[in-house]
Amino acid sequence: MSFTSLHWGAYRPQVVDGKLDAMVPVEWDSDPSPIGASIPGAITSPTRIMRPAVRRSYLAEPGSHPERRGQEPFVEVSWEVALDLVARELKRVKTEHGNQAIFGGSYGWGSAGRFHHAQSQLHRFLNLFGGYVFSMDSYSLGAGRVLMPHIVGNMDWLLAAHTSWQNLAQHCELFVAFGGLPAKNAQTSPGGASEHLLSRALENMSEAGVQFVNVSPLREDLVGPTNNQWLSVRPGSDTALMMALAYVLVSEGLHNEDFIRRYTVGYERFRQYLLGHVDGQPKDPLWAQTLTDIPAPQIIDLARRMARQRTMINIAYSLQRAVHGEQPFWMTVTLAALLGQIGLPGGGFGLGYGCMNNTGSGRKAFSGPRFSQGVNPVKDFIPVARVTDMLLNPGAPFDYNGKRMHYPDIRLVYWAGGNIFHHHQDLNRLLEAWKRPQTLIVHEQFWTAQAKYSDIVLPATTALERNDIGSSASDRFMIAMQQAIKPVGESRDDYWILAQVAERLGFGESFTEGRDAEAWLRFTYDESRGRAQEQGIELPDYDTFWRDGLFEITYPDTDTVLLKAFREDPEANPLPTPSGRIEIFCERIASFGYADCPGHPVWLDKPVAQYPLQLLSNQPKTRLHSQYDHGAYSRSSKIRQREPLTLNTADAHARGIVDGDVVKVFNERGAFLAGAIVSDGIRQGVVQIATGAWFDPLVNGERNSLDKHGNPNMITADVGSSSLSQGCSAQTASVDIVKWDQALPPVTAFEPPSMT
Ligand SMILES: Nc1nc2c(c(=O)[nH]1)N[C@H]1C(S)=C(S)[C@@H](COP(=O)(O)OP(=O)(O)OC[C@H]3O[C@@H](n4cnc5c(=O)[nH]c(N)nc54)[C@H](O)[C@@H]3O)O[C@H]1N2
Ligand SMILES: Nc1nc2c(c(=O)[nH]1)N[C@H]1C(S)=C(S)[C@@H](COP(=O)(O)OP(=O)(O)OC[C@H]3O[C@@H](n4cnc5c(=O)[nH]c(N)nc54)[C@H](O)[C@@H]3O)O[C@H]1N2
Ligand SMILES: [Mo]
Repeated sequence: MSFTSLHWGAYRPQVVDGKLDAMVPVEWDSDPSPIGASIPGAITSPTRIMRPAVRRSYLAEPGSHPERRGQEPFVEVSWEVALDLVARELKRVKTEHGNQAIFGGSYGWGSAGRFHHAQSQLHRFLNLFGGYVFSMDSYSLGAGRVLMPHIVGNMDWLLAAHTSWQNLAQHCELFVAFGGLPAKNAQTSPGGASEHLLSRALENMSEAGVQFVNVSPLREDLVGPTNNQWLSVRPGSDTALMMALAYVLVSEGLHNEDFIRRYTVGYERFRQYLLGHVDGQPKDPLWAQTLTDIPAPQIIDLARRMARQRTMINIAYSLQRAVHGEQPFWMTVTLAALLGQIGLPGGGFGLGYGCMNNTGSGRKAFSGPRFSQGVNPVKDFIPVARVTDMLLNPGAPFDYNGKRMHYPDIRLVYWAGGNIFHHHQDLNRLLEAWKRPQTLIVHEQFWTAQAKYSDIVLPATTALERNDIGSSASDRFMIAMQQAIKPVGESRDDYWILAQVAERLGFGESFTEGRDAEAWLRFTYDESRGRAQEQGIELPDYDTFWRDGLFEITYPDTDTVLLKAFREDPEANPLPTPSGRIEIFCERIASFGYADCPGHPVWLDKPVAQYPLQLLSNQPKTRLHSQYDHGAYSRSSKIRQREPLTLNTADAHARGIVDGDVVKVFNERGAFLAGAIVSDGIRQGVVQIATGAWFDPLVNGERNSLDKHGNPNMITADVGSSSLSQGCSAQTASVDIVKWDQALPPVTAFEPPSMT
């Protein structure tokens, strides 16, 4: 029986009479993800896109009536017609406006599998076509990815080198987790998570006596360890809390002067600020208490414990997915530098333990075969989360990482492997922007909002309908993803689709290099063997790998300690920062002159909240983003068809809301419905809803229409985290809630659009 790899685990697909019957988790995974159970029912459901389809007016006249997107019926067409149309439009836009009028940012996770990675496929295609406007960074780590290279080193390098769980179990005494270590998130890793590590890691650490502190508005962000304190912090205030911890260390002389002198630059500037010599405000525990709601004595106590013990300070990505998102990351590094345990076993800092399965595996970052994307001749790009700004304001200037840039003028948008109506903020604003391009093309598997709001929709296969290679950086196994079922409907692989269009545009041969998908698998695998060897990994030959169905990678060393070499000899192993050291004050960032991200960590006031409740829209437990929201597991979690929203007992009581009620969540940007869960596991004044409920407006295409299903991006703010990074700041949002006592509109998100 063969295997497959999904972003949330490895499974054996069970097929009965050509139909996918079950997804059985692999036997070696002691903590498999239940998300796999969603696939069998969903993959052939009515939500599946069966044939190429074109929006009615668009088919009659390409480019016409963009305002009807999402509202008018589609017409199913043959592949020939659809592919000809795509090729003709690409050619027209290129001729009339140039390649810099094509946006192929196409952000999104797509499916696991190294070859059929939708975004890579599209990027290669567009590069060979003469280029496209691309998107930088990610929604995940917008602020972090831009900040970290200035102050320590780039995120990919750091993530791959995190101190291992094994090392933490042996040496860590106190694990302070800002944003917790949510078990729900460690289900996934981009590319695959063939063995889930977090629950066992927490067990081992707990048995070894490690004490945990869960600094989070949600209790369930860290469950399991015996010694586990919950500090229910006000969201967005962690920087102040960390500053007060730093203040205690400095004022009580508990900080490590030697470490600061040898391994960092700019401490003195920061110290002046911390002690209040710059703005008259010492960042002391009483100051922080008013901002964080954590009592000053608890802050003092925690700081002393941190100084006394071998301490790991971890921060979840979500804290930087906010206005001024650089600050909590910068402060995490600064606080760890003051403790002086960076580079020592069990101590220092972590950026996202618990966010992804593989962080902390201790294994080298070997990520397997690569499908070459080539080189993009177009140099225009946007920070990924500025997509609406770009479409609304062509030519307008914006700041990014020390550069003054201008938004390109986009006429054609091509997407494969993402769902912008899931991932982007302020969907009402996006709906306006979405009317601007002349042509929107998408490859999709399911009738997501991204598909429904496109002009040309091409049905893509799922990972179970094609052969591929499953491999994720640091994963234990490489997996031969052998096709389990026939392509559903008329769906085709992204590769096949793009090869057909490339053929029509005259660069078929350079896109395929004469290879079909099978030949590419073998070619990219063989190519990866050399890279594996450099990492001390011996891969078997392709035929052996494919016959065995998987390969267990023997990694050379699993007892990793982050920045160990730097600590041992900072002169021989400098950091890739301008100073070669950790930059507590960063001349380069300071030279950019950004008020919203100056030269050292600062506490910056948040935008004034207009509504009484803070909204957290975090990652879903029952799916990956919006993927398989229409599957059985995700649907089983809904309340009267709506996405569950957790609110504090006191907040619910004050509004006459009880468990199981449908509520309307609203602010100045819009509103959505959700199903209430009343709980003491969330701090007062905060409400939490997972992202990923499929966009389901009461009236299609209309601004301020109510989302019936629970998509929080109806009301999140579409503003950059700062001038430095312009990242997604979804976590900075205030709302109010009322009980919904009108008739309940049915959820129609999973219904295909009407066809004529
Ligand atoms: N409010 C709020 N918003 C957020 C976040 C948040 O915390 N709060 N988090 C953000 C983060 S971190 C992220 S990473 C983004 C995620 O945003 P996305 O990555 O865009 O979300 P997905 O639901 O994974 O979208 C992937 C889409 O690709 C399709 N797909 C899968 N496989 C294939 C394939 O082989 N070919 C093709 N053509 N299509 C395929 C799926 O059907 C699905 O619709 O969301 C961001 N948005
Ligand atoms: N099952 C599942 N796992 C996933 C994903 C998924 O969609 N489904 N998505 C994956 C992706 S793409 C990414 S980028 C990672 C994202 O990893 P994260 O961004 O870290 O994930 P979140 O769930 O948004 O946030 C983690 C927790 O941080 C807490 N939190 C939010 N704001 C604050 C704050 O201001 N202060 C403090 N102290 N805590 C706060 C929330 O309670 C939340 O539960 O997750 C990955 N894991
Ligand atoms: Mo992400």
